[in-house]
This record gives sequence, C-alpha cells and structure tokens, in this order.
Amino acid sequence: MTLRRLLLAVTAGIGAAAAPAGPAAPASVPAPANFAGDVIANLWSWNWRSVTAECTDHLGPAGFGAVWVAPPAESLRHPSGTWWDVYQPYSYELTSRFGTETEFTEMIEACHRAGLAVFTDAVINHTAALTGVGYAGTELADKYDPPMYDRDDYHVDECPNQISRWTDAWEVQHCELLGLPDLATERRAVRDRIAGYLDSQLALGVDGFRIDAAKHIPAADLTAIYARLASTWSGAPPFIFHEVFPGGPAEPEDYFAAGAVLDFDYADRIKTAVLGDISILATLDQRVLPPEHSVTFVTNHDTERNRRHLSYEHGATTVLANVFQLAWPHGRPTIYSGFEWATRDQGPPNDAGFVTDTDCGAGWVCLHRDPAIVAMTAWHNAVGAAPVTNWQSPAAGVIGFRRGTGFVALNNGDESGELTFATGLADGSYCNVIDDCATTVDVVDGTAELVLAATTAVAVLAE
Ligand code: LAG
Ligand code: CA
Repeated sequence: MTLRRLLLAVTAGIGAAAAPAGPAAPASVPAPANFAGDVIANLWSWNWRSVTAECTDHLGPAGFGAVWVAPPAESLRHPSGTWWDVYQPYSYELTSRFGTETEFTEMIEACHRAGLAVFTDAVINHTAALTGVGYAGTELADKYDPPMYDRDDYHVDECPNQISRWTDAWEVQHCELLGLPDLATERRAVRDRIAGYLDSQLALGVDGFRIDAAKHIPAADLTAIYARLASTWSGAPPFIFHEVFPGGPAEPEDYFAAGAVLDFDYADRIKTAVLGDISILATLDQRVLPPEHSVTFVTNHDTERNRRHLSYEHGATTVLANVFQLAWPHGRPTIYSGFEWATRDQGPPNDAGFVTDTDCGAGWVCLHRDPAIVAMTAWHNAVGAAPVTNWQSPAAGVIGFRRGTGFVALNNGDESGELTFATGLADGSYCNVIDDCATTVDVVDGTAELVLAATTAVAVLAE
C-alpha cells in the first residue's frame, strides 16, 4: 500500500465520522481537508462523463487532490461551437454543453470516491451578452432579462458601456466586461441569487469554486456572497480561488481576505525562465504572490490562446515547466489539460455544440497523464512541506535541488549532458521515478552523476 492509499484508508474513517448527513456524499469519502494531495487537475471543457472516467482511472490513482472543471450552468449555445459560449450564462440550471445535472452529480460522486475534491468555474460577474437559445433550451431575447434576473439587477443604468479605462477601479467593476451585462453585486437580491446558484452545487457535493472575472467584482461583494453560502458536504467551507490578473485595479492582494488567487506573475516567470535561463527560478518566490494565498499555474485556457503563457505547442518544455511547478514548494499547483486548437475561437470536439467524450489521442491534451507529471505528483505529495536545499546549477540550462527525501534535476538545455549533483541524500541506489524506474540513480558520498537528456528531468525519492 502506498502512503497515499494508507492515508486515504485512515482518513476515510475520520471523514465519515465527522461528516454531517449531507446529500449525495457516500459515507466512505474523506473530507476534502483529509484528501492526500493538493494538486489540482484543470480539465477545462471536458464533458462530465469524461471527467468521471478520468477521476476513477487516472487522477485518483495518480494522487491528484482535486479536479477543476468548466462552468456547469446553462449557457448560450453559440452556433459556431466556440469554447467561449460557456462564459455567457443563460440560466442557473445545471444542464450545459458538458452534460446533464445527473451526469454532473455522478461526476462529483465518482471523483469523491476516487479521493478528489471537485471545484467548478463560477461565472457570477455577468450573464450572457448574446441573445439566442441555450443548451437546456432557454431562450434569451433581451440580455437584461434572463430567467434569473431583472433589468434592475444590472449596472446598465449606471454604466451601459464596455470597460475601456482599465485604470479606473469603478469602471472595471461596474461597466460591462466585453459587453457582458454586469450584475449589481452590491444588491441583496443579486447576492442571494448568486449564493443560491453556488449553494445548488454545494448541495450536490461541489467542494469549491474558481471565481471567473473576480477582478470585476468588488472583494467586499464576494465576501458578502460567501457569508451566505452553506458548508460543503464535509462541513468545511468551500475552497475558493479568484481569477485576478495584476496590473491595474483591482489587484490580486485585494482578494486575499476573500480567498486564494490564481497567480499570473508565477506563470509569467515560469515562461520567462524556461524560454530563457531556468536558473532564475532560484528566486521565483520574489515578485510572485505569497504562497499562502497562491494557486499557481503554468498556463490556462485564456493565456495559452493570447500567448501570454506556454501552451501544449511548447511540447516537452511545457512538461518540464510543470515538473518544476510540482517540485517547487509554493502555493497550490494546477495542471492544465485542454484541447488542441488552430484558431483562437475554435471549440472543443463537439456534436451540435455538446462536447464529445475526451480522446487523449485525438484533439485533446492530457498533460496530467504524462508519465513525468504522474511521477512528480506522487513526488510532490511525498515530500510534503520539506524546504528546498542543495540548490545548484551545474551547467547552463540545468538545475537541481533537494526537498527532504526527494531530489530532482531538470535539463532545460537542447543537449543531453552528464552532470554531477550534490544531492544531500544518503548513499544508495535509487529509482528514477520519472521513467518509472527504467534507470537508477547511484548516490555516493552524497553525490550523483546524472545523465540528463535534453528537456527532461530525473527525480528520486529516498523513503
Ligand atoms: C474570464 N475570466 O475572467 C474567462 O477566463 C474568459 O475566458 C472569459 O472570456 C471572460 N472572463 C468572461 O467570462 C471569454 C472569451 C471572450 C468571450 C467571453 C464571453 O475570452 O472572447 O467574449 O468569454 O463569451 C465573446 C467575444 C467578444 C464579445 C463577447 C460578448 O469574443 O468579442 O464582446 O463574447 O458577446
Ligand atoms: Ca462587475
């Protein structure tokens, strides 16, 4: 039995005893606080059926702690099949291009059984700008009159325009982001409605939320909404992380009192490092968000498309960047798995808009299944909170460091090299977890000679 399985087995009992008789929560499922891992898999735009299978077959066995999925509410059904229609809510029914409410519920139950918490993308700053028909059949003829709101629930009479002056905090939070009708989140009725939508998911077992466009909602409004929320099924408060890019109001730190924040600076610095000099990562912790507030990422669906961050097109470099993210102790890591695209607006593989089952060999990107990512997720869980020691860069483009019982070396150069590392580990012969023990690492007098192919890593765990 692995350490993770042991922990799950032990905590399963505790979780069951402490959990209230919440809905839809099998008694054997441990509370999120007891989940063994903290790594989040961002299965963006995957349908619920595919997430269900992935939790059971891959994410659970690999030691992921949570899965983060795309917005579950009914949205605009754009005739072109573009991905971004899901950011235009039509109703708060949990029937979407990703599946039915029944499939959504089954996904949550399966992921819990596999030892994962479930986080969803919460689009609560706005509703749809485009009129039409939604995935559950809702018709929208007036953008200020969807089923769940009335015209006076919007800021339209205060600001009917799109945000244009991004240096003006009031405008950023009260005018329309891309023409999307902006909810008056200072109003009690709107707060109640949003809380009701989030509560409907908590009642089904959802464990937390990524708050879409949080920069455009005053933090005080969010705090007031969260105060209305029920607990999760386990009794814990939901885990909430905010999308707030830096540079102009409101800034990431304005949301620390409300919850965690996705760290754009971190992804910026990772990209700069792996496309340039990886050794600058020695000082990564400077000029990024403080770890206690940070949910880190290497890329996401927006920043891979606008090229701010890395994408699957960077191949082994993106894998190596994610290996680093899992190895370095800072914040809560996320691993992004989306789909391939040729043009920015191209949607996921779909049938009349409804997303079809994921095929990792055909159009989908399954980074979380990459053997290096699977191995490093286990390594990340095993080293726990151990600090970085033995930092070294024995050649240009090459770094290595120790974390307690673990040592990792990354070669970001274009040539393979045989390099000497001071591991700090006890002498012995260790398995290279990255290639599933096909190669071994001999530590003699604390030192290891490692053969590192270009754009690969070697990692060992001395247990
Ligand atoms: C987000 N985070 O704050 C999402 O991560 C991001 O993907 C969302 O934009 C945005 N906020 C709003 O939820 C996406 C697309 C936009 C798209 C928008 C609404 O990146 O391109 O806008 O979703 O669907 C589209 C058109 C715009 C148009 C707008 C309104 O691209 O040209 O103005 O719809 O019709
Ligand atoms: Ca707003």
